Amino acid sequence: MITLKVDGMSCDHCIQTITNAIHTVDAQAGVHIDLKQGIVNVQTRAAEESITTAITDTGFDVTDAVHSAGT
Ligand SMILES: [Cu+2]
Repeated sequence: MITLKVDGMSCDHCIQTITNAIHTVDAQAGVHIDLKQGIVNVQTRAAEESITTAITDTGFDVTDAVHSAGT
């Protein structure tokens, strides 16, 4: 599981944009986004850099990452 702090998310469209971007890296990824907290949780085997790059390429800023073992 990858947990990222993402700046600039404000609505369902942002959620959709980020979810789609993550799915271009890993179509099987489980994505959960907490809009109020600015948190993106990704259940994936893909590398964190790949996910982060996919998100930043859409124009959002990834400000922090929380690592957890066992993905
Ligand atoms: Cu939006």
